[in-house]
Amino acid sequence: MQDPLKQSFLKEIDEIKSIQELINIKAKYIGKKGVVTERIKNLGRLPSDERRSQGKILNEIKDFIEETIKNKEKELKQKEISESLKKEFIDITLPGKDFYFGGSHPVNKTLLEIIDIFKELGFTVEEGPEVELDYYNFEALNIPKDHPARDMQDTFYVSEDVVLRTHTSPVQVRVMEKKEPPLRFISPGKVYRCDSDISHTPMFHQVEGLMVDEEVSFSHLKGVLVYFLRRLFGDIPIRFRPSFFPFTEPSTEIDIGCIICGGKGCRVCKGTGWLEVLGAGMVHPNVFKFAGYTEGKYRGFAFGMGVERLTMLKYRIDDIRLFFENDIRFLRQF
Ligand code: 2NM
Repeated sequence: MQDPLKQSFLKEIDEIKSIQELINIKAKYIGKKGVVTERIKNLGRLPSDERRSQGKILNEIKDFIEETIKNKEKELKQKEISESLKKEFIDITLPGKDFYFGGSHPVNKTLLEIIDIFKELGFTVEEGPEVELDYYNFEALNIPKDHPARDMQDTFYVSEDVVLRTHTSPVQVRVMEKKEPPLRFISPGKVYRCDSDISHTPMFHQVEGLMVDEEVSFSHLKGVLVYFLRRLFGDIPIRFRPSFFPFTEPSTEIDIGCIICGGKGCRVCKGTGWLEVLGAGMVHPNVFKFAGYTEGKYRGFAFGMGVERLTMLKYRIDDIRLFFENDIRFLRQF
């Protein structure tokens, strides 16, 4: 016949489902104020022969309870683990999250390529301020006050005599002011015009170039720029068209055969088969005069190009605004 204490304990422990319930049962039976503990404490009141036999029984019960609780605890913990494993299943065969390294912006890639090509030809790189005096941006480039290029619609005015530069040519005037020829450098950088549509943004990048010496001719201009275009675009047709700029005379615009349609005529070349990629010319005597050079002593050629436009042609991008949206899906393609 089992002790009723042991029986009630076995019945209770059989029904429990959590560690917390197990802790409660442990306290109830063998804790400081547990029923078994109390009875052991009260042994002293019994007559000595009964005390012995009861003591033996109670100690056995206590050992049994301790042992049973330990086993139950193991069982419950095991169950808890296997249940949480089932619930929190992690598929370790899934591929890890992808991560990406940063890369060069396509405009910067083209810019670096352009700079490299001109370095091969002995050109150095010069820079200047983006917030520029009206004098350097216009006046010294032979663009007088009433010239349409100074229109309020194109130029961001900071004050009456300060503008955001509309081209990087002011750098060239500043360099000429400081240095006597021979000169051979390019001036890459940001320029600003109040204009915005699929082919214009208020800020874009230009590379302008200048070569000045005593006997620089239009042949040098042709040689340098044809070399440059063939290095950048490969073996493509090139043509020079007469044009006009206030700061050069004669002036020319340079076209390459349309790299989209191969010259047959398409939307990008507006059916002409040609794409305009460069403006250039022989530096106007007035520009040398503003630079402080002795009249008639020097001649030189200058040129300018839009880096975004060249990048669009190179990578067949049809909207300039994509360059400035910083959409990672666009940028990742380069
Ligand atoms: C162009 C086209 C033609 C140019 C001229 C000068 C300077 F300062 F020497 F006069 N710099 N850049 C120039 C000439 C720029 O861009 C379409």
